[in-house]
Amino acid sequence: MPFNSIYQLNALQREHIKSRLLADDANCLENEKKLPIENLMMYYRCAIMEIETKFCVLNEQLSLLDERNPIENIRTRLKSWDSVIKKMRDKNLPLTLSSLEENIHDIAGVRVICSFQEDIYRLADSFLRQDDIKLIRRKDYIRNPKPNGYRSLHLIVEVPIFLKDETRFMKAEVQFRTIAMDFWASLEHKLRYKKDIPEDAAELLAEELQACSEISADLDRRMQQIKNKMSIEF
Ligand code: 0O2
Repeated sequence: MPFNSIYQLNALQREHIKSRLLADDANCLENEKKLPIENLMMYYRCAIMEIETKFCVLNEQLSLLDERNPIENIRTRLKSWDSVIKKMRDKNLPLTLSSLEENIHDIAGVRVICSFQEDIYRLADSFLRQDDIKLIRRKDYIRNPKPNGYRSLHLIVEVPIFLKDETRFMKAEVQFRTIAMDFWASLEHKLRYKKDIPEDAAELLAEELQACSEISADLDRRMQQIKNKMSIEF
């Protein structure tokens, strides 16, 4: 999952903001809940590992039951510093670690790519049924696509990570897409972050992408129908 920042901070600005976040931490040393950035990022990496393992386990079991893998691949990413800071500034959030942990939910990101739409809902349901997963927010851009044509199922969840002396609950974003949805989103992402396309050309490309999103949704539907027919009739 590449992470392109449209808002590049120079090294000096980055260091300044980082030191402010660390300063917040230093000010609150007596508050043991506050953590240095490196620790916090390590916790998010652990959350990613926990979630990835859960999907690997589900994939193992479902592939035995169905004789096919419901998951094509899993991609993970930790949000870059530039993107975290840009998001906090866009949302007018105080640049503190506690505000970061509370308000930025997609620092840990897991993207699950499936062959069929049906697999997405099946996996999401199994995942959410697990005792240690708490759903914070669900955005279904498959049933309600974005106006630009973006489709994907997003879950913001809280997952426990088991550390040496404590258990911590970390937020993470899980995105589910079919191969077709992912193909579309990758190209649209490139267009969104490409700076040197003239406005009128970008508009035309966005329209073309919107049309492709309909075709892609239709492809997903038809592939699902073929698969269903195959499993019922043969
Ligand atoms: P990146 O580089 O993928 O991380 P919120 O987190 O709720 O404050 P938002 O935008 O309401 O912000 O959340 P939403 O709608 O759940 O989208 C978050 C992520 O979904 C984005 O993260 C993208 O990964 C993906 N996404 C959402 N809309 C689009 C879209 O129109 N096109 C594409 N290609 N991806 C989309 P980031 O941080 O924008 O980017």
